[in-house]
Amino acid sequence: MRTQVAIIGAGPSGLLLGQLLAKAGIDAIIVEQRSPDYILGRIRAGILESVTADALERAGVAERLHHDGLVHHGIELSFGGQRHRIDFQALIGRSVTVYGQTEVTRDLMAAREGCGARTIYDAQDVSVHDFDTAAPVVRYRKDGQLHELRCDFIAGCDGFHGVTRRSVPDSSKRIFERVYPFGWLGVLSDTPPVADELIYASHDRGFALCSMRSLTRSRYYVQVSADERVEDWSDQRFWDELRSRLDARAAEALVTGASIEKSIAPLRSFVCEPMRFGNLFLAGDAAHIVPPTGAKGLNLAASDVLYLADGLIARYQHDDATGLDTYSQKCLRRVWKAERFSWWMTSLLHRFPDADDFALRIQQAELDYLTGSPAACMSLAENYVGLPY
Ligand code: FAS
Ligand code: PHB
Repeated sequence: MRTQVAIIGAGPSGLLLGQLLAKAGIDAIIVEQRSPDYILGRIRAGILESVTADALERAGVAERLHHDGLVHHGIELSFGGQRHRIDFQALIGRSVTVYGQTEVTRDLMAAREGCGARTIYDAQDVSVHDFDTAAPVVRYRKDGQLHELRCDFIAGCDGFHGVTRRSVPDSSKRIFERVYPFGWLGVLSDTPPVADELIYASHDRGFALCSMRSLTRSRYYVQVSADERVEDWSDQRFWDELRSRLDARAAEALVTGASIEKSIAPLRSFVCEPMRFGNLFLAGDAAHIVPPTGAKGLNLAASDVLYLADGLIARYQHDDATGLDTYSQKCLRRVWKAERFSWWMTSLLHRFPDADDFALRIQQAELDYLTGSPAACMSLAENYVGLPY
């Protein structure tokens, strides 16, 4: 079997890349280890930057986003029993859209199926070879048969635990990592959101986040220690802990209900440099991870894919390799700014187990300065809604 671009992974990165290439008439086959239902069952991101919404528009999959997405013009920070609104519209005239990653993935899957592009789901033992030559190869097992996919380029869109980054020799890559001593216990519930906008809460008991997927479906998180187990958290224990970390108005307004999904996500900052290895290009979580506090993970994946799609299109349509040659450098400039912002938001709002009294006072001073300074609020706002592409 042969294609122009072999894409490993059918998460948002792989599916968005596939759609942008299909729109440009470039053949791409996606090789995915899981089933579509398994992928759709993973509850992840919820906030889209305008750059991401524009990418989905360009891919021709933004109809439901425009119909069902909730445009948010700000967020609230909650600490010391008070809520402080960060007004994106007033500060920088931009906004974000609340639209779950699950729905983004669903829209991309439907569009891919609609245009007849090939996705090989439930592929096992996927491996990538010869990506330092002009004839890379992807091998995988499906229905007991070994298959070989020859291509011009491989896009590693297989996430943090994927095979592509691991296939690059250690001597050819440099890893930067910070593992946080806590995770996020998340609950999805068919209950009305506690407020009109997201609430990021900093409390002595730990961080909490009140988010949503629609006006009838909420997404909540509480910071838990890195060794917590989800089976130790009943719904009631979760709601009690969340309520204890919210201001009185939010605690009063909180509507609880049965969890329809409950999971713990570890938090880390991670970057692999470079993001290109010959004819293998890493995109999205395969190349970098951010703590979700800044709502950047999915949005960074989208900007990587935009850069990669533009580079591949220029290469095929104009024999111009400039975009591919500058791919890694362009992505990493944006990636590191998002890493910085995500690290800063995480440091600002979470309780670190080893924090001494000085660190706690600095955290309080940071919050007091932030909510008292229009310049500091503007900085948070421009990073949260997304830096220019
Ligand atoms: P994904 O990990 O989404 O997709 C990779 C795909 O590759 C998967 O379908 C996987 O099955 C497949 N794959 C892996 N190995 C393979 C192999 N060997 N062969 C073939 N296929 C293979 N971001 C936010 O902005 N906000 C959040 O709240 C948030 N919460 C998150 C919670 C969790 C638990 C996780 C893990 C991530 C979260 N993220 C969040 C980040 C997340 O949204 C990612 O940024 C986003 O999924 C990135 O998409 P992809 O790069 O496509 O990677
Ligand atoms: C979510 O709704 O899942 C969400 C929103 C904002 C974040 C992280 C997660 O910063």
